[in-house]
Amino acid sequence: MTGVTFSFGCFGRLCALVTVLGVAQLLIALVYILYTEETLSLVPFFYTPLLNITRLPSNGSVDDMPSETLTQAPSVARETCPETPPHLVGPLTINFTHSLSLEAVQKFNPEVMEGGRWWPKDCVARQKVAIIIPFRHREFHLRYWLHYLHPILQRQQQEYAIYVINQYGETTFNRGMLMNVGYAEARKQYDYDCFVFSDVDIVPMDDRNFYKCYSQPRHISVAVDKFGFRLPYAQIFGGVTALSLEQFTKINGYPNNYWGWGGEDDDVSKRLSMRGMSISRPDSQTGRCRMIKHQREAHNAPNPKRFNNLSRTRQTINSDGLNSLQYRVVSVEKNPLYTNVTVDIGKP
Ligand SMILES: *[C@@H]1O[C@H](CO)[C@@H](O)[C@H](O)[C@H]1NC(C)=O
Ligand SMILES: *[C@@H]1O[C@H](CO)[C@@H](O)[C@H](O)[C@H]1NC(C)=O
Ligand SMILES: *[C@@H]1O[C@H](CO)[C@@H](O)[C@H](O)[C@H]1NC(C)=O
Ligand SMILES: *[C@@H]1O[C@H](CO)[C@@H](O)[C@H](O)[C@H]1NC(C)=O
Ligand SMILES: *[C@@H]1O[C@H](CO)[C@@H](O)[C@H](O)[C@H]1NC(C)=O
Ligand SMILES: [Mn+2]
Repeated sequence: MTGVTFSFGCFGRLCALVTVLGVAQLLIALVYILYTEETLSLVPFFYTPLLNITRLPSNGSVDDMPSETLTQAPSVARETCPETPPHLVGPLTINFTHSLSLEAVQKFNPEVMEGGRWWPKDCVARQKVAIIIPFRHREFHLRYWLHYLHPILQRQQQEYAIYVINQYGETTFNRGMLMNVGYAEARKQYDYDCFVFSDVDIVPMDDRNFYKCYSQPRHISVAVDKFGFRLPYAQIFGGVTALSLEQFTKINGYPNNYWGWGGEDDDVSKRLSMRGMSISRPDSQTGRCRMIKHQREAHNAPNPKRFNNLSRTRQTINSDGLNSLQYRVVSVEKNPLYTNVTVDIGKP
């Protein structure tokens, strides 16, 4: 028995050292390549998240809702879309003064396919993005959102689809749980690698603020007019955010246990830092957004338990989230500009 020796005419130990260094360098390069933004779509192939989502059978009206799988975007074009899309315009004028009908918005977006789906025709998008909007009784906001966002997303050359997650019934609103449902339902339809979570009443004022995923979780709505175009506090992660499949599953998604307004976004912010991630943001000029002014509706009062809950994230991150999600799909409707997933998520 002899050990492995490096004696192919080279100098024993020195040769071995050089070989080891070479292999180490290769490994470092490989890890680096796999984790950079450009190759984000590689991640799902070897990252198998632990999921335990329960989609209960529907109540009878629709017989155990099958989930339709979307067809892949045809890849006629072979070139990957450029890092910097060519038709961006920069700062935008956004207002919510003119009245809009859904039909008018539809007329101005003839390229959008049913379910609110679109992809660039002359290049292959870098990511597949599901845009998730937690929703109830905000048709008026949704029209503005669709009116402004469809053209922006197209100039950004995103392959995307819009999922409006409509909470069924009149029990207390639960934003976090609706986000998780949106993620689960979107994943059933298509191999998305990026999830943008957006409130229905926030619109970006600059199309260079990309609705896509980065190597760290992205906070998109960083300078909202309502807060004087400033970040209200350093750890804020509400409004509009983007997480890759890997980033989202690493934190077990949103908590399901925050009923009523507030807290679930701060919980996610804590989850991210507990899992060693940091928040990435556009600069405060590019990150300017407008929020539609509105009254807080009934059944979404500030949740008084949220501070107590927030002190327990360390205990709840592993037990409350994607792996404890249970919901009942009431209907999935493909509208011309968005997919409407109505879901019964129960009550507190
Ligand atoms: C999955 O969910 C069920 C029911 O909520 C629970 O009993 C089980 O422990 C969960 N498994 C994992 C791996 O989280
Ligand atoms: C489904 O059934 C449960 C229990 O009977 C009920 O509480 C719930 O409101 C029903 N959901 C829908 C969407 O009908
Ligand atoms: C509001 O925005 C629309 C386009 O979205 C534009 O046509 C209109 O001129 C704007 N109005 C004002 C007062 O800026
Ligand atoms: C929040 O607190 C309430 C009451 O203390 C509890 O029932 C609920 O499970 C908690 N949720 C989380 C996410 O800890
Ligand atoms: C979504 O679908 C539900 C059930 O059909 C319907 O009541 C609701 O108005 C729809 N919402 C939107 C925004 O399309
Ligand atoms: Mn709001």
